[in-house]
Amino acid sequence: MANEETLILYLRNGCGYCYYVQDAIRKLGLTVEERNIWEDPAFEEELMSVTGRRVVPVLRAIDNEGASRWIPESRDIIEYLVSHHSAA
Ligand SMILES: N[C@@H](CCC(=O)N[C@@H](CS)C(=O)NCC(=O)O)C(=O)O
Repeated sequence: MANEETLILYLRNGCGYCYYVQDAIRKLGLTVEERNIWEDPAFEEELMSVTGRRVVPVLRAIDNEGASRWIPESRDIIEYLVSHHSAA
């Protein structure tokens, strides 16, 4: 059965690590909502309230009970997407 988590990527403009993750998302064909912390202060606040830092990218995976898992580090994000959301 497909993993039914809702995926949200916190990112900002001009972020190479974010592009790296976005590229992996495209290649995996996943649907991921993007929350640009430079475009919406509410997104920045969401990120800061959990991680305490403005560092992006951070992936938020919300399960079907509404629980959020927050994953920083581009390499860890990609590993997570490949292992939990890859069709292959
Ligand atoms: N090791 C991290 C590095 C992330 C990183 O350095 N992100 C930069 C943007 S590309 C950042 O958010 N810097 C802090 C800031 O801009 O305040 C990763 O691979 O995700």
